[in-house]
Amino acid sequence: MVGRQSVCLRRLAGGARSGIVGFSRFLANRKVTSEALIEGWAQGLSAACAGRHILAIQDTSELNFATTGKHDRGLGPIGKGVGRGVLLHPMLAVDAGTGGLLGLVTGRVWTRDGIVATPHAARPLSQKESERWVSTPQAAKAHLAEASMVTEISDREADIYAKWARVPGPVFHVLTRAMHDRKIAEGGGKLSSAPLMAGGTATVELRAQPGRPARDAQLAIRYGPVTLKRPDNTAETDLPKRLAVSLVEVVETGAPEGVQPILWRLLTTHAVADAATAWRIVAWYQMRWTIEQFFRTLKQQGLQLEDSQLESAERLIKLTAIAAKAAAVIMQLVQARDGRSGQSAEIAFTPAEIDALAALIPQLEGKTELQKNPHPPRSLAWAAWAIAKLGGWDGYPKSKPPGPITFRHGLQHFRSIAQGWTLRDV
Ligand SMILES: [Mn+2]
Repeated sequence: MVGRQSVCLRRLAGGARSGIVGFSRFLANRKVTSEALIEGWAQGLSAACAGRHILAIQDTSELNFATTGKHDRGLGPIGKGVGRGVLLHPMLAVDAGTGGLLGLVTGRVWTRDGIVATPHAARPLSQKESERWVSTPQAAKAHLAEASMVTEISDREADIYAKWARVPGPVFHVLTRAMHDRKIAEGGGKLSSAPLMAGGTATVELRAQPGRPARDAQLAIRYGPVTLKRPDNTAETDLPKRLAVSLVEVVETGAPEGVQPILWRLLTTHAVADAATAWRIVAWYQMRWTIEQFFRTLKQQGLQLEDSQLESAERLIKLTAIAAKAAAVIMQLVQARDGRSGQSAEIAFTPAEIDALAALIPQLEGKTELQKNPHPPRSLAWAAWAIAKLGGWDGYPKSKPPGPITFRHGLQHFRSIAQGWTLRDV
């Protein structure tokens, strides 16, 4: 999938009938479960995380697959019930220092059975879909045990009292945007009226999002400790009545006309004692962008997973679990261009492909030192340099770094070369 930038079985098999049959049988095999495939996501991750501060970013994305009234492929509803498809809830491990993607940690892939009739508040958390926001970081702890510190990061949907109560540990922190104007013990009794310290202003670059073009925003920051109160309507009456956390609030001043000004209330278990720490919390939260980029790599900007023609929900779920790993590797390949990741080319290429790269690189290098591949042989950065060159990048360190499209072209080109390489002794 990484090499061919596709999830189409026919393309993955290079048109070979035996390959298509083999892939189909693999996906149909009952012993191949999505749980087992997801277990494989974290292979090698523990060592990559050792001694680092890991941002463990989780989010859900809906994959919309085409269905008709007669033929629903066994898929349940998604979104507001209009389409049908699969839900993917992954957690990514990102190095807090470099922003590098270290890999997928854990998560789940599922389709809905139908509409649940019991009102949301009346059900215990274990019977709600939102349970994933709590169980995913819990399951991640075993994979991230070697990290020096972990910060779980998630958007407003994950602001669940049970998560604040159950997930944090001595070196396991939580950072989530507040969904509601929560009840607190201080000040006016609400997050919006919490007594906070002013921490100055700064210009922060906001990345583009669906419905929001990129812009520089003037943000004012305030921060302070708050004590969350257990919601009155919770079914989880065993949870502590109060929890001490920190609140970091950023407000946009002077937003352009017609633009919704930024107002983020970030809750975290990190102690926030000064303005510099408060800004660091904002910067970590902004790294959530990595998971949005991951979903784009899986969908329209990369693997085109939603175009899959597989017939059954069960197979689409397994395909999604495999494609998620491939999307993570594609992102790692793109990031490896700066050479800081220290990862091996083996995470993206087979030994035969690595041999083909090694044979190819002297031809891609120019005569001057500046035009040589500067990375350690057989590292992911070394491979990324070659793939980017094949995709049309000029290779000069001062040039604009290659982007995902250049890598896609380079991988397509490399695919043909690697196939030729296997024929060299025929
Ligand atoms: Mn979300």
